[in-house]
Amino acid sequence: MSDSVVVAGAVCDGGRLLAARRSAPPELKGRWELPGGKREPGESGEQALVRELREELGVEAEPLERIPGEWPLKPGLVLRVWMVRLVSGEPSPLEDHDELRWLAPEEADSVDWLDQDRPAVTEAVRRLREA
Ligand code: 9L3
Ligand code: MG
Repeated sequence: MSDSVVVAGAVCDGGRLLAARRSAPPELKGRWELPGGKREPGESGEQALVRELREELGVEAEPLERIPGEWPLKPGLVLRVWMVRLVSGEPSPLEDHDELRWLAPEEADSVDWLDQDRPAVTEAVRRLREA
């Protein structure tokens, strides 16, 4: 059987990257991530990401290119990440997060990212710097 997929967005606006602090579960609480969640049956990765960012942040967002690679979360579950453009709305921590922060590229290391998000964060910041 193929792996289940968690999709996450490197949401960028004004040259900064959005970081979200998890409020649950206890073992991940307080760590920072690229917001997103599990793909549901019948969804494409991009569709799942648009839905998750709407639910979690209350924004409309557009997935751009996917960051190459995928990162194992636990057996049978992998993380895939897209660069994302904010289309409308101001992100609020509606679900699963208790704080949001916009990070300039030089601030990217100032939060305690989930280990599995770090490679994608590094690549997203590299792209932000180039843009
Ligand atoms: N996860 C890791 N990095 C991320 C996201 C969005 C999620 N950027 C992990 C944390 C959970 C699992 O994937 O163990 C499912 O995520 P969620 O549905 O609780 O957001
Ligand atoms: Mg989530």
